[in-house]
Amino acid sequence: MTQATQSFKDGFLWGGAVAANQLEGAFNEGGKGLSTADVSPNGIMHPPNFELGEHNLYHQGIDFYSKYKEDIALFAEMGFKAFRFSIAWTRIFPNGDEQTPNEEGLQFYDDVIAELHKHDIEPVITISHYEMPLGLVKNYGGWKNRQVVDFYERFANVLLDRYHDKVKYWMTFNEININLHAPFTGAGLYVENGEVSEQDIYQSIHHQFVASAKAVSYGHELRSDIQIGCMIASMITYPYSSKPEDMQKAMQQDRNTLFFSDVQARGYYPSYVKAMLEQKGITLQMEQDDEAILQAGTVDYIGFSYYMSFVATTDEELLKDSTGGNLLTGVKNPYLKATDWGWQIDPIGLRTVCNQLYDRYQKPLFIVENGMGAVDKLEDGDVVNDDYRIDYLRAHIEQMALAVRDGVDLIGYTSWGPIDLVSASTAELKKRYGYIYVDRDSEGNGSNRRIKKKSFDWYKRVIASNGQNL
Ligand code: BGP
Repeated sequence: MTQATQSFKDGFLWGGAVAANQLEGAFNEGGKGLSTADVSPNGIMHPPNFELGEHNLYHQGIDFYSKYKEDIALFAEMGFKAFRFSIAWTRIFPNGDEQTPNEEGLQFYDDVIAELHKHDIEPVITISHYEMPLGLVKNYGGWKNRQVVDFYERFANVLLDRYHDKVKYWMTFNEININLHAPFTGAGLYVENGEVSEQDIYQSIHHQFVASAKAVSYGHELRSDIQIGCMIASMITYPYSSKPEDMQKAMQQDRNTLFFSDVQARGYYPSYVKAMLEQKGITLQMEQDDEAILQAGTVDYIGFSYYMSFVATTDEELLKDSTGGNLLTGVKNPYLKATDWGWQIDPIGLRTVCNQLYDRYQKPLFIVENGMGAVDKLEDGDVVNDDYRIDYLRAHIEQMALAVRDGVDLIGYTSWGPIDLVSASTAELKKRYGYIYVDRDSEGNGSNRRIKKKSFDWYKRVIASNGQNL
């Protein structure tokens, strides 16, 4: 155990983060419609089948739908101050285009929120996390269709109307920049046997920006102290060498991420994006009020996930040897170790990202995902010795403390998957992040029992000491 030198502020939001389709299960209960995740047997980063296949782990998740009370009690035992979760759009609007919401779906989230409050845990809602109603993909073509902005608006407004006085912290879209890398996941863009066009990708992104800004503005109308953030997957890129060309490439690569927070935090398209779109021959269809909508609906804080850093090089030989994991590939950083899935572990990169984002926007930061996916071994006597996870998290929290000392305004930390859940990129239950082990395998076999890992008590101490006892 080490002592961090710097305290986090009072009320710091320690906790964990999950997404509906990765843990709820009950995919066809309570009036729920089919979502893109329900037909993505290979993981939600991959194009789906359009029909319901037989086995898909997202159908079962870890059955949070019926076990949420037990799970939330465990989070409370760890001392969680906040719990980030997403709303399954298809529980509320089964096909996406209905006029009225499904009351039974809302009731489930009423219950989850009430349970969190019972334990003094602040609910943090992601309105849309890597899924959408399959109906909006099949019948409207996903987010490239402007009408989807209206459907999202209806969905978001129902949630904001119902929960604004119960929930202070919100995010509009999970990892919105991943649209560039996995357009099906975020934007519902899918072309059978073909590439999705860049025109459609950027048009879909524009529609999400407009939809997000509308939700922010509506939230502000309802509650003056509401906090609605963007959520980007931070992907800091280092130049492989001090060669100016490498630096230039790293900067360009980072702009693929910063583009998103720039628009959502500043309220307009930066000149480098306008130039890039022009060079690509892409013309965005904008409605007359869009610029004003973006300007009015800037976010209150910058939410982001952080798992790893990336490296850019112009060296052709090095490029051949690229790795970087199952989510995105990149060049190997010779100074870093990687997880079993090739995600390069870089705690100092988190301090750098915090400084970079705070310098750029001067808005509070909220680290809403971080963690280490690993294969855990359940030993006799219900023991899981996940020291590697503790080491990973400790090293990252130490760097967060240094970022705070640098002057960064950091409001919270919700590590990813506090309870084991289905992986987004692999659709398995092999890659685990939790403090709580779930006895279920990738085929869906197992007792589904919840078992505390070694990291459970460790995180409890971290929270109880407000990040001092690491
Ligand atoms: C983020 C997603 C999450 C989550 C996490 C870990 O990109 O927002 O949904 O799954 O990554 O990824 P994986 O599950 O692939 O290990």
